[in-house]
Amino acid sequence: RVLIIGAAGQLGSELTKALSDMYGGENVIATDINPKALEKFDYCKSTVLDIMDKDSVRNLVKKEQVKQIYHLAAVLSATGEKNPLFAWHLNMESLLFVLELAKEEKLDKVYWPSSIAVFGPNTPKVNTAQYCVKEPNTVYGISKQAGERWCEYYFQKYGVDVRSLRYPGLIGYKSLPGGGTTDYAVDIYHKAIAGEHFVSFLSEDTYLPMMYMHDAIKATLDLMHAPKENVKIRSSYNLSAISFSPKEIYESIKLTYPDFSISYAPDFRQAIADSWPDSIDDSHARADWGWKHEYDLQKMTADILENLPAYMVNFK
Ligand code: VAH
Repeated sequence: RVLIIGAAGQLGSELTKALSDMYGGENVIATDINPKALEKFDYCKSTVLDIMDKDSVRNLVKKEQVKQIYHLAAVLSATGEKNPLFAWHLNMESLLFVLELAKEEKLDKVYWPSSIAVFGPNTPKVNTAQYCVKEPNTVYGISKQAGERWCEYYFQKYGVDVRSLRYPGLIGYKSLPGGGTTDYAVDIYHKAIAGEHFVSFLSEDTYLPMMYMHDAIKATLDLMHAPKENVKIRSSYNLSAISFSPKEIYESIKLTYPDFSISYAPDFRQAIADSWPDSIDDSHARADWGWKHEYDLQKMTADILENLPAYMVNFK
């Protein structure tokens, strides 16, 4: 069975469906700390689970004969800056526990998401390399950098088959904007469809590496199903698709909503965005396991504007 921790989050909401389609709903267990959020998982097994409740996690793994864990629960960048020690504790303790459990229970595979947040202000910003200076200055980024070191350690020392991707900002329409610095790019679609003015919390020319959720899901499944010997990087793979600024995503939406208006009011999240790269070099992922993105900005905007209006009913 496949256990998904943090299934109701932005990535989990879509990855759970993809994994259920792949393995069958009876073989996938969607878990989250939020019981109400689990109601949407009517196509697989689901149960409330607090990743910090180690005994419950261990009992579930044994009882359900779990062989793979997708550990997606984390405090994201912006929220993390409001609760630094809590973010560090949850992000790190939970990963270490999952890695130790994978070793003890001899799990087949573990998936854990990293992020471009591992890069910091003195990382080269254009076409950022897989190997480069990484001095993240957000708690979230520090926890992702430390987490990558632990993933590689558990693979090298204990043979735990843990795999990871440094996601750019992920954009999808099946979850509301969350605590991420890149979530302005989720919220902007909701405002356009609602016919409301959009105030961007990042300045108009803030370029960030981004990716449509469809591509993020494809990359995750491609990595997790690649032959073990092809997965040469056991910290976390750089992953890239598109880069855009608030101005550019606004312009792409305006083609469909000509009356849509925007203004810019940078807040504390501007400094976080400024510490991250503008674009990413993912040549290792393309070489090792054939990664290739499909969605550019126009294609992403078209798909979201086509599907989000009908999907809004799920947010009531
Ligand atoms: C965040 N969406 O903004 C996440 C992601 C690269 C950004 O890690 O915190």
